[in-house]
Amino acid sequence: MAMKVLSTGIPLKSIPEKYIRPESDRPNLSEISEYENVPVIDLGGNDRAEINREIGFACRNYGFFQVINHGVSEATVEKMLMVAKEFFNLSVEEKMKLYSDDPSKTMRLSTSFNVKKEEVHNWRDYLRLHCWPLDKYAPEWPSNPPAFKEIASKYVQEVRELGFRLQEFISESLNLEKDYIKNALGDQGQHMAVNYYPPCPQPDLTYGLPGHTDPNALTILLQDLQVTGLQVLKEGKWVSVKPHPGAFVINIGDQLQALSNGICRSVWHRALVNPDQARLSVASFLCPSDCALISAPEALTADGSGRVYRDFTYPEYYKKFWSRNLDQEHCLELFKN
Ligand SMILES: O=C(O)CCC(=O)C(=O)O
Repeated sequence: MAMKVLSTGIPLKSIPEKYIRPESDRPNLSEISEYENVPVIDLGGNDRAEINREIGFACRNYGFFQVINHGVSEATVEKMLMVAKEFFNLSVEEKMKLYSDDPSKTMRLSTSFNVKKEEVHNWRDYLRLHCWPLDKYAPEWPSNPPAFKEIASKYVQEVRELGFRLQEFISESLNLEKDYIKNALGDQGQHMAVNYYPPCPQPDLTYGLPGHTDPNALTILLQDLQVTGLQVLKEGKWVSVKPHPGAFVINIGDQLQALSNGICRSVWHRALVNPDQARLSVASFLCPSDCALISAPEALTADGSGRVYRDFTYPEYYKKFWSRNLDQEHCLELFKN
């Protein structure tokens, strides 16, 4: 039987044809030299105006930042990473019980991005979970490793609180009421992608994930401290995001770019792979409720510029996003006025 996932534990000498990118679309590893730290923002301080200023600057200029003293406990983070590694170290037979290439499934192990649609695959396996409401979705999560549900449930709740705090800071940085974004997005959904990038014998020919923007509102990413791979597009150049001890990487998703009338930026990012080490990341996505209308507030259009994007709902956007390839034009372009 042909293996559907990459995390088989069997090392390969070369990558299969279907993972090889055309020459014009390869990572060009020799060009990537220096790490540039995206802003690291300390959420533990008492000076709220200063935090708002730093977050506002990062949202406008980077679309990405890292946060420390964020309130998610060290133990919760460590346990999440540990149980995620344990999951991907399970036998292929065990993991395949959860395999699906149907993006509409609320719990699945899959590979690449959208295997049924894409022409070239990506060097990634991932466990994709719907997470909120917790009591609805947690029962369907993996029961192996046995501690998975309990550990991931705690992680989901703590990360959700962090997400809401960040939305308050972002609202204030836009001179909106503290609760503006949270209220505008309604009863927010939450998804998680546990990404596993096995060692890759030819990392210069493929991507873990090609350049993409995130379709949701806000992404909270926990990345492996030891193995780098995340890159962000900054002024036309790919820069690596050096993992910062104890930090989460935060990125603005397409919904917040639209809601902020284009002020906050949902920027392109990608994941590279390497020949020696597997890399793990845990991405948590906060998503608007299905009935929330994504429409920039008047306060952000009062300068006469008008609304950059037409009003839409998240289900409408999400359907469009998954019907395309990950690395096509910015999906928001299709919603411009
Ligand atoms: O693994 C990473 O560093 C990036 C993950 C990511 O971009 C995603 O899951 O959408």
